[in-house]
Amino acid sequence: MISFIPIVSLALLPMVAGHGYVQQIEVGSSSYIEAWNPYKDPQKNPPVNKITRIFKDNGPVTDGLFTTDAITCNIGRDGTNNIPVNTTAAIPAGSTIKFLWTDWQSDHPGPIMTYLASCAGKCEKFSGSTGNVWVKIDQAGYDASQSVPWASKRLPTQNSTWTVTLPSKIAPGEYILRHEILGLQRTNTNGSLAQFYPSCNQITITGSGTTNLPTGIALPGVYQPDDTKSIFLEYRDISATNPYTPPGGPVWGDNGWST
Ligand SMILES: *[C@@H]1O[C@H](CO)[C@@H](O)[C@H](O)[C@H]1NC(C)=O
Ligand SMILES: *[C@@H]1O[C@H](CO)[C@@H](O)[C@H](O)[C@H]1NC(C)=O
Ligand SMILES: *[C@@H]1O[C@H](CO)[C@@H](O)[C@H](O)[C@H]1NC(C)=O
Ligand SMILES: [Cu+2]
Repeated sequence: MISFIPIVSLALLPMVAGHGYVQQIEVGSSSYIEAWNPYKDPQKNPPVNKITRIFKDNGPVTDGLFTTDAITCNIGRDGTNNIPVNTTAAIPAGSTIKFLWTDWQSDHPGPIMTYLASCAGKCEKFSGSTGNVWVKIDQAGYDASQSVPWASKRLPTQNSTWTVTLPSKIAPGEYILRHEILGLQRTNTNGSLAQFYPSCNQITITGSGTTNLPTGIALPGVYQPDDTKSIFLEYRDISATNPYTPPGGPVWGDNGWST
C-alpha cells in the first residue's frame, strides 16, 4: 500500500528523481544516435543538429496538458511545443530500434508505446499536432505472464532499454518515430494527473517498401483524462482477470492491425 505521505512529499521535491527521457537510439546492433539532451545541449555553440524534437526536461506531460500540443512531442522550450528540427536519420525499413532511457525508476506503473507518423514530405515542415496521423507500431501494457507485469516497471530490469521493430514493408520517406511511457501512479482519483513521457525523432525510412501508413489517431485528441479504460483508473486494480488497455488504439504492422 502507498500512503498519502510519500505522494505529498514527492510532489514537493524537484522534478528529478523518477523521471526520464530517451538519451540514445541504437539502430540494428552497431549504429548509435545521440538524442536530445535537455540539460547539456541547449548551451552548446554551435547549436546541436539532432533528430530529436526539442523538449524542456525529464519531467512528464501531465496535469491535463496532454490534451494540448504538448503531448505530440513533449513540452518544448520558451512556451512553444513541437518545434521541428532540420535533420533526419536514415534508417532501413524493418530495422530493430533500441531506445535507451536515462536511468528509469520503477515507480511509474504503466504502458510503453511507440508510434509512427508520415511527414508527407519533409519532417521539418510537418507538425504532427493535427489529424489522425499517429499509427501505433508497438505497445506493452500489463502482461500478467511476466514476472514484472507493467511494461514501464520492466524497463529497469532490462537496462532501461526498450526494443521495437520498424515495419519492413513501409514505403520510404520521412517519418516521426514517437516513443512514450505513460505513468499511472497518480490516476486513481484524477485522470488529469497521468504522466506521459513522449519524445519524437525524425527519421528517413529507406528501402523498397510500398505500404503507406493507415489512418491512425490524433495527438492531441485521443488521450483524455476521463478515459476510464486506459488513463483514469486505479493501476493496482489491474490483474490477469482485469486486463489493461493502453490508450491510442491497436497496433499496426506488416500483418495489418492487431491488439
Ligand atoms: C484534476 O487535476 C487537474 C490538474 O491538476 C486539476 O486542474 C483538476 O482540478 C483536478 N480535478 C479534480 C476533480 O480534483
Ligand atoms: C531550421 O532551418 C530554418 C531555415 O534554415 C531555420 O530558420 C530554423 O531555425 C532551423 N531550425 C532548427 C531547429 O534548427
Ligand atoms: C545491461 O548492461 C550491462 C553492462 O553494459 C550488460 O553487462 C548486461 O548484459 C545488460 N543487460 C541486459 C539485460 O541487456
Ligand atoms: Cu517521474
